[in-house]
Amino acid sequence: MKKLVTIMAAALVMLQACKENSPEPGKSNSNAIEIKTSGETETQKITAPPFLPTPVGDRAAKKVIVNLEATEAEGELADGVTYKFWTFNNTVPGTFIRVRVGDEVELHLKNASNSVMPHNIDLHAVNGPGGGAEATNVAPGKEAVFNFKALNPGLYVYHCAAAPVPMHIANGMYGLILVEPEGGLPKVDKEYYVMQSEFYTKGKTDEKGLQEFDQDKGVDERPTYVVFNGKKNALMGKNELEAKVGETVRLFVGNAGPNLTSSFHVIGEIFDRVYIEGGSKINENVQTTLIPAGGAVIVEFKVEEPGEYILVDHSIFRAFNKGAIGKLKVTGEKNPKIYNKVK
Ligand SMILES: [Cu+2]
Repeated sequence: MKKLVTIMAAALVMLQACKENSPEPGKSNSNAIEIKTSGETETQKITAPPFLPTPVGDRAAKKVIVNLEATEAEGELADGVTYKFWTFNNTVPGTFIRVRVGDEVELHLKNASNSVMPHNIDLHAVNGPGGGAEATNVAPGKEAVFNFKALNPGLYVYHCAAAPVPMHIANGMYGLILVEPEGGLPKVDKEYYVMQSEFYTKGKTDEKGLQEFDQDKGVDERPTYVVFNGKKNALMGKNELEAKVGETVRLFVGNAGPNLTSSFHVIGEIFDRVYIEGGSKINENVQTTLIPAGGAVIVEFKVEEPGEYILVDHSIFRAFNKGAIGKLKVTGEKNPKIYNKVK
């Protein structure tokens, strides 16, 4: 009897130790802080949306250097409409950052010498004051550097948080950072980077010429434009997304706001899997998914039939009147058992 009690007590101690060592399934990996890096250093490749760096795979954690530059430059917002964008690395959204849990990220933020404003960066993937904003306030022509350890896997928004914050976000200063779980995300055939945001201009939608930022429209949450990837029709015509029949597609979709929640939908498709709010929980068989301002989502689906699939914010005036519309073109063999026009 005494022996049995001893065994049971030992088992209890072991169970307790086990509990303390392993994170609950679906919870953030608190052990990430203990993950040793391999000692290697990689400099993150700079890509432009809708493209992104290749998957991290099952590599060990390492040090990753990320170089971003805050710039202020005129660009096209719609056909014949220009705007003075504030950016990270001259694209809207900014460079996609791709690391794995346990990585040490060394972020270098330069502010271009011809900038007028100071800028900084708040990454939602950071555990620390201001998400890095306090550590990276940088005047024109200067550079700030800070380090952080990627503790929580998921898809996160980053944005400038210099005063006035709403204006820096409204002008284009945002992007996504993906922290892959240990072992990486499951393999898919195509991956794309899409980010929704609003623009507030003095002129009406499609009014030609250089447009100024309209603070009143911003405060009233009445955007002149709601777009994907920084421009009306950024994902149309020669910039359509592409896939082949039978391929699996993963979209990393962010919403910079600064005001609206997106009802993200792909016309003619059902999301086989949705990483809800970009976190670790997966929902299946979803038609439309919500993306909060300052949030993101990962959606995955297989394309079964050739044709054009339209990406929209299903708050549908935004899509057809304000620009929140894009296209995925699928090529390949027709599949009449799945979709067929009879007459
Ligand atoms: Cu800024």
